[in-house]
Amino acid sequence: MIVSLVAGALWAMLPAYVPNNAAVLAGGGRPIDGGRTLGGRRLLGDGKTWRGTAVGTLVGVALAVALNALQPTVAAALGGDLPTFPFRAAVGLALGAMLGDIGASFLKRRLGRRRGAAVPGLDQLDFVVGALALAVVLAPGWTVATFSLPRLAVVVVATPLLHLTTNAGAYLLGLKAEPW
Ligand code: CTP
Ligand code: MG
Ligand code: K
Repeated sequence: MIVSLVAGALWAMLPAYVPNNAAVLAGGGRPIDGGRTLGGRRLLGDGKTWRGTAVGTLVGVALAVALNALQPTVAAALGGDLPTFPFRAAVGLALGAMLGDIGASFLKRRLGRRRGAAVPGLDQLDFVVGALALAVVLAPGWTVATFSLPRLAVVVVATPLLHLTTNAGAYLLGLKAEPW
């Protein structure tokens, strides 16, 4: 019961979890803001690049397609119900996660925080808010049916823990400049 609830919630969010990590690996090149500033501060900063955003989105969508293929097998093994991802839902989760992270960088720069500065809470949930918001816009029926209140509660509690763990791992592996 609890296992299938947690599994369903995390499975549904996987296409939103992976883009940020893929962006860390793929990042570099031209920043989205092209170096532009607003009130003397960078619009977004060097940590938000075209390449990281594009690769992150593509990896998230590709993962959703792979999960769709695996769904019958994994759902049978777990004895629970796991969602599949219509294309519009996959794009909503993956691109929305990237946009949520970009939106948070915009806010951080307005608050005077430099690239890489930690803003607890915002750093761990920005991409969740972005992913769910764009999923609701692009695939409203799917999003409402998939993210039941119990699943949403699991997502809000488990995501920060997962995010902190994967980022600390990426930091220890030398892939990321800060452990958050
Ligand atoms: N990254 C990227 N494009 C994105 C998101 C992330 O290229 N849209 C890459 C960058 O190399 C970035 C790294 O992933 O430095 C880590 O991402 P994140 O922690 O979100 O960025 P920060 O460098 O911490 O910058 P910010 O303070 O703006 O969040
Ligand atoms: Mg960061
Ligand atoms: K971030």
